Amino acid sequence: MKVYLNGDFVPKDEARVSVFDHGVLYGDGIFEGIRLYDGCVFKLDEHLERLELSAKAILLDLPMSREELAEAVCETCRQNGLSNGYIRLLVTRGVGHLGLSPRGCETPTVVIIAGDIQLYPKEYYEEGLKIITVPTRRISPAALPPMVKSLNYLNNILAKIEAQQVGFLEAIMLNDDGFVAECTGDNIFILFKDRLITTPTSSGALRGITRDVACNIASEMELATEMENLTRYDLWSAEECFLTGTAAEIIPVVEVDGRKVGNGKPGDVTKSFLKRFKSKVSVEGRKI
Ligand code: PXG
Repeated sequence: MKVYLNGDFVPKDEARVSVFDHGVLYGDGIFEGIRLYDGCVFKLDEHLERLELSAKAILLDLPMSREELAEAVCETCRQNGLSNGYIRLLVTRGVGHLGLSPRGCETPTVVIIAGDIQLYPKEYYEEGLKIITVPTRRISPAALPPMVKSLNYLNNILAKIEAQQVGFLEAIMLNDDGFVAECTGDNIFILFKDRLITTPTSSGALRGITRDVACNIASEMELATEMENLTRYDLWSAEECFLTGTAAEIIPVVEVDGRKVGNGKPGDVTKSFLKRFKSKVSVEGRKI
């Protein structure tokens, strides 16, 4: 495997960053997780736009234009002979001094890794996932806007660990007001009485790119998507539920906090979402 590191392609074992990089010292940086399907990078422009907005939010000047980044992403896929895979693009504040101030960080570090990821085992896409609410709350949007996809994932990692400690693969994170924010790396949708509802960014949800794809699929199916605060009770009462994310794609949820969703099997609407999603992925991307 060859990794893109500040303009060079270096073998995996030699792809190293300094211990003085503020990405390592403080999680000071941003990232995107992107998918390659059949030689096409899915929603590349949308991912790069979100990266630019994350950079702006944390006052980091990206050292490359959108087109340069797009070309670097595609070239990393080509260098690795990939036609399907997972791309991790990250930009850190760069090498600096000890101390929080980014003033000494002159050049951001840009890394692109193109490899493979499977978030949930295959059978869960057919049988559905059982998820549970965990004690760790989503960081308040006032503390760190959830739209910023930062390198600081401890909040979500703690939630993931709490779910795993009690035998679940995925966690529902609530916000400080007790409303549902999202899962640890996925947005959440429910279907209730012909309404498809997902949580707003003001509740602590990331503006997910797969979430937008799901909203487009919904409008193709003449189903309106609403962004609304959801309670745990809303999830327990849902007829269908699914999660969306670049890594997870669209995955059905069949149990929430020990309560069956619908009849405890992936719902029909969810199944058609999965089907439609699959038919979109290789036709809507940028050819590498
Ligand atoms: N919420 C959070 C907190 C995320 O990190 C999503 C929602 C879904 O957003 P997208 O744009 O991907 O539809 C994410 C995305 C990983 C991994 O390595 C995590 C994500 C994406 C890709 C890989 O676990 N999270």
